[in-house]
Amino acid sequence: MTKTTLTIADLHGRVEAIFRKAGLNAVQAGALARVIVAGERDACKSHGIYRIEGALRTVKSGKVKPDAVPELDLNEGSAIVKVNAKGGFANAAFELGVPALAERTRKLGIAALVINDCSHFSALWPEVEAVTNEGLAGLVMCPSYATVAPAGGNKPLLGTNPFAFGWPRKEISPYVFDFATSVAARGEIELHRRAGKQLPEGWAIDSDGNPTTDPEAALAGAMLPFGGHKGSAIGTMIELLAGIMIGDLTSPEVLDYLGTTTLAPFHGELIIAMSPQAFAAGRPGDPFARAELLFEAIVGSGARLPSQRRFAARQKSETEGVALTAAELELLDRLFEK
Ligand code: NDP
Ligand code: PYC
Repeated sequence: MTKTTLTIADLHGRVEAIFRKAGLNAVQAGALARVIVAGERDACKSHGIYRIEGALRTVKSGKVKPDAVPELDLNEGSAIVKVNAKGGFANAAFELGVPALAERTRKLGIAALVINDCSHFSALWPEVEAVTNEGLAGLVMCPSYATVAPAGGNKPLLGTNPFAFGWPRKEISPYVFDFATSVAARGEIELHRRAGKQLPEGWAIDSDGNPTTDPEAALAGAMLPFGGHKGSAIGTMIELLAGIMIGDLTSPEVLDYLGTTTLAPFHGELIIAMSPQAFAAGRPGDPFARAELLFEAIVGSGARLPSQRRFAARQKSETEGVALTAAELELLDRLFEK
């Protein structure tokens, strides 16, 4: 398949221009373009340029405010910093809140950033990496819309609820994992559908509750949590912490509000940052040096660290550019002309 290579800056320019033309203000368009281009750069296709169309559809539906200006509530003295996204995309709200989150975590050892009233469709690792870039450990989570059946159940009640963690490493890419709490992200099912490919077994059930490998039947039925009851419990925890606890929507409420899974979900997000030095103070050993011993042992055992594939793809894109197929370039042209 012939591919055309674009520099990261060129791709960013094209994606940002699509969003500006669709009426997004500069903060919304810039933040969205950064996260989508990062997905494409790091070979995370399920949250790369394929997501632009869904974001534009959401703008057109009126379920996200393209000109929203997020508002920061510093909540002085508290460990909880809040950003109200004002109905815009989560990414601009996150970018506004992260410096305050880092400052508060350095002061208190642990702090949280709560984002409310946002439309959220992106991968979480760019956010976790923004926390590790500050030398802090981070946990990020959010609900989605009800598309996942709890283990043993036959109705979609939980979201694909992504969960990400990052640990900073000196002069080397951080330790980061980021995954859906369903067996696979819904974006993966959609990509299988578009490619006319069957799903692996164990990903989904149809609307009668029977196992299916047909992406159409899976989209109409329910996805399954990863690790059976364990993923189901983690998905439920995310509904509690990043939905109910922060006073925002749970996945079933998101689905009721939107009435469809074809738009980006609208809910809140929780980011928790921790200072490893503050937690380890007074105890023997440097936490960063001790973590390196653990990583070395993991890699030495023949395993790979999560995000290594992604960091390798990033390095390639940074030196060679991002390779897009003719169909992907046509998609960018078409979305700009729309
Ligand atoms: P994957 O299963 O593709 O990957 C999950 C993580 O596991 C990655 O950090 C990956 O690193 C790592 N990993 C994969 N294989 C191995 C291995 N053999 N050894 C060690 N680590 C490994 O993720 P999902 O499909 O579950 O999720 C994809 C994306 O979808 C995530 O970024 C998530 O945030 C996003 N998402 C967003 C939602 C939303 O509502 N906003 C909802 C659901 C998902 P690597 O990348 O290096 O392979
Ligand atoms: O891939 O599951 C997913 C997803 C849902 C919302 C955004 N991404």
